[in-house]
Amino acid sequence: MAKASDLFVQALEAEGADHVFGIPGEETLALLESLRGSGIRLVLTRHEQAAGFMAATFGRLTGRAGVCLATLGPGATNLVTAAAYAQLGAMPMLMVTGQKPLHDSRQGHFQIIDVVGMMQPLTKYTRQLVSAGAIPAQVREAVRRAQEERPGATHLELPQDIADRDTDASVLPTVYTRRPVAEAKALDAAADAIRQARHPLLMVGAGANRKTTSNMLRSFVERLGIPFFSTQMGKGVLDEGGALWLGTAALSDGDFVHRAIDAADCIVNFGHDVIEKAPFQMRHGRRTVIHVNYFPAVVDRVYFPQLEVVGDIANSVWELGQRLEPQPHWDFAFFDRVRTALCDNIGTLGCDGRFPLSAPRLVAELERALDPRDITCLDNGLYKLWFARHARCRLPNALLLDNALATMGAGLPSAIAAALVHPGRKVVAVCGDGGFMMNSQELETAVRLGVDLVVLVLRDDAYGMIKWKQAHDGFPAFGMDYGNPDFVRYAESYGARGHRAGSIDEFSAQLRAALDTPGIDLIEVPIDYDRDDALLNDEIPALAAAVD
Ligand SMILES: Cc1ncc(C[n+]2csc(CCOP(=O)(O)OP(=O)(O)O)c2C)c(N)n1
Ligand SMILES: [Mg+2]
Repeated sequence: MAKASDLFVQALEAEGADHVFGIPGEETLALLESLRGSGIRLVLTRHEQAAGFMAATFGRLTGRAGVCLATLGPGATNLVTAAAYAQLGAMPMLMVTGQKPLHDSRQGHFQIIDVVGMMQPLTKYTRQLVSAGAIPAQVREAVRRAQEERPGATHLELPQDIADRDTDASVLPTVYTRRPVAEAKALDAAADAIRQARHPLLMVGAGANRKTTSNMLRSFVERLGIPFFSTQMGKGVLDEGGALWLGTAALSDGDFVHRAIDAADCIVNFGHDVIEKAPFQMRHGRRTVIHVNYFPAVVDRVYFPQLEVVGDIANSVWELGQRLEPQPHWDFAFFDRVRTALCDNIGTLGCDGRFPLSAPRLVAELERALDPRDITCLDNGLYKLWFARHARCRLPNALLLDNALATMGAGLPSAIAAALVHPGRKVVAVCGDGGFMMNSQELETAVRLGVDLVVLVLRDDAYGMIKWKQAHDGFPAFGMDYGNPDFVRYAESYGARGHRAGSIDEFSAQLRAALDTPGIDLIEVPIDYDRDDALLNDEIPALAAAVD
């Protein structure tokens, strides 16, 4: 006989869980006690939302469901944004929440809400455990569903009296199931379309940023020499430092990459997921668009591919590679001119000498200071667009950004999770002053865990991204500006080191020193978005339009 909460933890361990992120409550005390005696590390956070962001990022980086824990009611509601983050972002995550006893509760409705019902639209699977004997199968199912393509969030509710029961059930063995592969006729049709095109172009999306797709795609691209671009969440699957990179679709239109897209007569989308902001707007009859993904295309007014190759992406890439040879009629001359112009533009903007710093210069400074293996985790703000457009990612998941829920507040928690998963790699969190303050309390978690982290807080004393949109849309300035704490002293009050950059050179020196020093360093970086509207809406589209 085993205690149900012990069995629950054993079931998690059998699934390979080694961390649980969360905050306890009365109703989860038995589970907490079972965790104490296990090999799983409990990472206590200061807000459940941050625990959820950490678990989701853990899943994103490892492919194994990250586990987070909260109590009933307010603990569970605090997980909601993280559930949406994991679900939209296709990050495997299992949320575990407590509940009052199912039987003989004497507290009326105190703290009780329908958590399973609340999680319904935000998860792939949500269940209340009503018997101890169901625990092994339910944990297996929740983890399997979280990890299976398309990955996402799952939820189990463990009521207090069920957790306290004894059971003779035992953990189910884990089984490995192969993913289905694409059908030969679909592969033949796709290969024919690519072969016959004059200007084929590849797009790498979020779905290709998982599993073993990166290696397969690399050899496919190297052998065939077809240029590629990526979506924001597809960055790094293919080496963006190479000669075939045509940029990232950070905007939906008007950028250099869109000139290449317009000139292409066949676009192969590896792993495109419509949860990302549209990388380009499909129009009727312009070109063949091929959807290669684990699941069929979710048709949208801006995305309606004519051919679909549905099955394991890595296998589809390999199969397409088997069917194709470089073709003499393939003509990439215009794409080459687009690349040259784009690289010039990125280079020029990266040298901007203004201080407060421009975002393109910030990206350039970080790129100079970091090793390609290092990890940059972004919160959400205007700078994200520039990182997406300018950063040359050399490896998958070296730039963690969220172009799915695009929530503020995930930058610092995701960086803490990245530092736990990859202790040997340097991790930098880049946050706006707005997004940072949404989960800045997790500085304490980071200090307590002893992780090595650099946190850049980009200070414009405003919700800069929305301020830009407001001005662009012709609204009068209103409701965007705020004050900030003294970030240097704020960091110090947590036991971290705080720095304030007063010039580009000073920032550059502070960044390098922080990267070389163990522990937490926060650098306040004044940022200037004043030119961004002109750059993004006039200058870049004009330069892009001029490429011929
Ligand atoms: C949780 C959440 N609330 C609101 C938004 C809408 N929003 C997107 S960016 C942004 C401003 C971000 O401000 P900040 O973090 O300071 O970054 P900045 O653009 O100023 O660099 C807001 C309010 C959001 N994406 N997520
Ligand atoms: Mg700001």
